[in-house]
Amino acid sequence: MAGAQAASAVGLVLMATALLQCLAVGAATSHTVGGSSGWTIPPNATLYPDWAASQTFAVGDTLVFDFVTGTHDVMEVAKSDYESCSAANPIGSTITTGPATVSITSTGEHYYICGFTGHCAAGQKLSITVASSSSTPSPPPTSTGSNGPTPSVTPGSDAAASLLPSGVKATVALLLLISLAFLP
Ligand SMILES: *[C@@H]1O[C@H](CO)[C@@H](O)[C@H](O)[C@H]1NC(C)=O
Ligand SMILES: [Cu+2]
Repeated sequence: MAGAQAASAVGLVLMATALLQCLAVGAATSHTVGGSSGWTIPPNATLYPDWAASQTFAVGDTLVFDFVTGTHDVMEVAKSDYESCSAANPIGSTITTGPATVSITSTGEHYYICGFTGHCAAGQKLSITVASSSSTPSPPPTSTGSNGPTPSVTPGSDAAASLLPSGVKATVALLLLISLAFLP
């Protein structure tokens, strides 16, 4: 029946749309700390706070600390050490080679300072807040589940998206789109 064919076509479109949205949501962003200023002693204490406020950070994104090896370093620290500029208790290992790429692996607040004497106190410090994925505007639900089988991958499902490498997702989405072209 034409109805059944139309229904399956709609189902395929929904699945393809969901997969493409997962691709978009899953795209990691690379944030160059301080923008063109890079990771340095800032001309003023608001450079890094202003820069951080201009960014939206997500798990899976990366921070790029752009500095010349030997002139600065990067260490993640606790909030209290960020505030007091104490380099005594870094979280993990101190990164001494620049430019340095740091992956964001968890939500919440993260604090970074330069451990060179006086640099943090002069403003070379960064605090970021990484929101949970729910902060990403998600499309309204397309189905309540009462009208037939629903795609197993739902829009905005990061858990499902993270199960597959993006290359696989792209291939699946492409195959779905191609199959649409051959529907009567
Ligand atoms: C701080 O320095 C940055 C980089 O030079 C500049 O873009 C920004 O306008 C400055 N902010 C203030 C408040 O002076
Ligand atoms: Cu420094």
